[in-house]
Amino acid sequence: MLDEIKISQAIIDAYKEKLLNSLEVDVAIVGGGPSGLTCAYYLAKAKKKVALFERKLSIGGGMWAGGMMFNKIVIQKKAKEILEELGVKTQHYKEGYYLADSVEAVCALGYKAASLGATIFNLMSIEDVLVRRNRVCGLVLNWSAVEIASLHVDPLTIRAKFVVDATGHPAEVVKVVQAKSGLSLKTKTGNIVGEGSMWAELAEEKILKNTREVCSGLYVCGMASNAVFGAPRMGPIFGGMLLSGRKASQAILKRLR
Ligand code: 48F
Repeated sequence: MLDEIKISQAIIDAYKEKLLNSLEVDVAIVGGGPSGLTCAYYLAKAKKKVALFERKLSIGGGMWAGGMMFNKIVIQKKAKEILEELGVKTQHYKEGYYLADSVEAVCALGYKAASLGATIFNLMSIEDVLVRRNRVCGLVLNWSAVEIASLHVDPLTIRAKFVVDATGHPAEVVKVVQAKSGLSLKTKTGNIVGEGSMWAELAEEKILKNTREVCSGLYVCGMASNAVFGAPRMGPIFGGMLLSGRKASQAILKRLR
C-alpha cells in the first residue's frame, strides 16, 4: 500500500541530505548550459565534489534549441571527441563541420555529470557571492520562484574552493562581483568588457583563451568567458562551449591538486 506521507518524507529526507552535503564543495558551478554541464562532468569524473545550480526547471541552457529552434547543433572536430566520449552520435557534414542532435547532447551531458556524482540543483538562482580575503569563496542561493515573484526572502549560502560562472551571455556571477565586491577583474579594463556581435570563427578561437580565472577563486567558462573578456558571440556552434567547460575543469583540477 502506498502512503502519501511516506512519499513526502522520502523526498524531504533525500533533498535535505543532498542540500546539506553541498554546503561545502570543491567547485560550485552556476549555470547548467553546455559549458557548465561539461565542466561538471569532467570534475565529477575526477572525483571532485561539485555542485551545479541552474535557475530554470531544466538544465541544458541554450543547447536544446540548436539554431532558431532547429534542434541540431554544429560542432568542430576537436569537440566531437567530447560528445563521442559521452556516447552522443555525431554526423560528418562537410570538411570541419559535424552535427549532433541537441536533445541527445543535453541529455547525455546531464546524465553523465549526474551519474558520476555531480550534484545538480534546478530551480535555484545565484544572487550573490561570498568574498573573503579578496577571494570569491562561495555562493548565495535562493529559489528562482522567489526571484520571479520578487518576494522578500533571505537566501542561504554555500562555500566552495572554486566558483565557475557558466551563466552564458549575462555573466551573472561576474556581474555581481563587479557591482558589489570591489574586486578588480583580470580583464584589460578591470571590468566586464562585454560581448561583440556574432563572428563564429573569431569567437570560437577566443573562447578558450578567455576561459580562465577572472578574479581570485572565480573562473568563467562558455559564453560568459567571451562576454567578460570582450570577444564576439558565436551563434549556434557549440564546440567552443564543450571545450571551454573542459578547459575550466582542467584548470581547476590543477589548482585543487
Ligand atoms: O546560456 P547557456 O546555454 O550558457 P553556455 O553554457 O552556452 C551558451 C550557448 O547556449 C549559446 C551560445 C553558443 O553558441 O552562445 O548561448 O555558455 O546556459 C546558461 C545557464 O545558466 C543559467 C541559465 O538559466 C542557463 O540555463 N543561469 C543564468 N544565470 C543564473 C543561472 C543564475 N544567476 N543562477 C542560476 N542559473
